[in-house]
Amino acid sequence: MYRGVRVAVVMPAFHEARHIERALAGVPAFVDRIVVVDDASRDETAARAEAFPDARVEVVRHPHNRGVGAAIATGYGVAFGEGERAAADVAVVMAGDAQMDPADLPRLLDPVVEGRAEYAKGDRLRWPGARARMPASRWLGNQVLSALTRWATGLPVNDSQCGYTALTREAAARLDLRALWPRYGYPNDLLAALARVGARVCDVPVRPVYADETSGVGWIDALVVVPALLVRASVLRGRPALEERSEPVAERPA
Ligand SMILES: Nc1nc2c(ncn2[C@@H]2O[C@H](COP(=O)(O)OP(=O)(O)O)[C@@H](O)[C@H]2O)c(=O)[nH]1
Ligand SMILES: [Mg+2]
Repeated sequence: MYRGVRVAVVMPAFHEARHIERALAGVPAFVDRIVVVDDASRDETAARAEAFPDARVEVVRHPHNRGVGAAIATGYGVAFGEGERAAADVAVVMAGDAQMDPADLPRLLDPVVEGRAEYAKGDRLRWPGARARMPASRWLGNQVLSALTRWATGLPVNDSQCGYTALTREAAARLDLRALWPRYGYPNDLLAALARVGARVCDVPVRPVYADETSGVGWIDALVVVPALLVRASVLRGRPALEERSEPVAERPA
């Protein structure tokens, strides 16, 4: 529990056998559940997560690779679902390649716990010295995609591509998570969906971490997929969200 709130970590992992144990070992003690979503990795990612000596860890496996967005949606479903373990109030996404600094987690949770936001996301671009800490192409690409995301969603967000986020169960319940883009580009699609349901979103500076991990994000994702998702988001913007579009249930005549 963190400040009276039940917290789950959702950890998407694909071919992260080299990093998954370090990522799991970094999860702070106040986190109640850790849901690892392995996406048909052909290496030892799932086996290492399952063998990790921490009773908080649950490993879910997709039989076929569906993408990081679909994996996060699966993780939210488990974390917010009632099962053997109590449902989380807030789910935080931390990648299986240990690129999220656990020291930033309390600051990411504070606005959500205090009711100032329903979705808090990391902002690496505002971290002191970010430009020197991030690969130049990443820094620049991020600035451009963040500007496009602000235009498409109307949200005042920076670093739209940051995957370090905290989402409340109430906000998740207002979204159709299964309809979101299943692969890279997911954070932009989720931001657009949050904007459509009027969820409060805020940025929290987080440390950019780059070590020996390799990214699966390609040029097609950055130059085609994300811009296309954002153009679609701008077209959908202003339309009522799914559940608001359905007719209210008519009152029965007395
Ligand atoms: N479950 C699942 N996780 C994925 C997939 N692709 C990437 N990931 C995970 O998502 C996280 C971020 O992916 P990464 O390629 O490092 O992207 P980047 O850090 O944004 O450049 C890592 O923990 C990956 O293991 C996928 O297809 N399925
Ligand atoms: Mg990464």
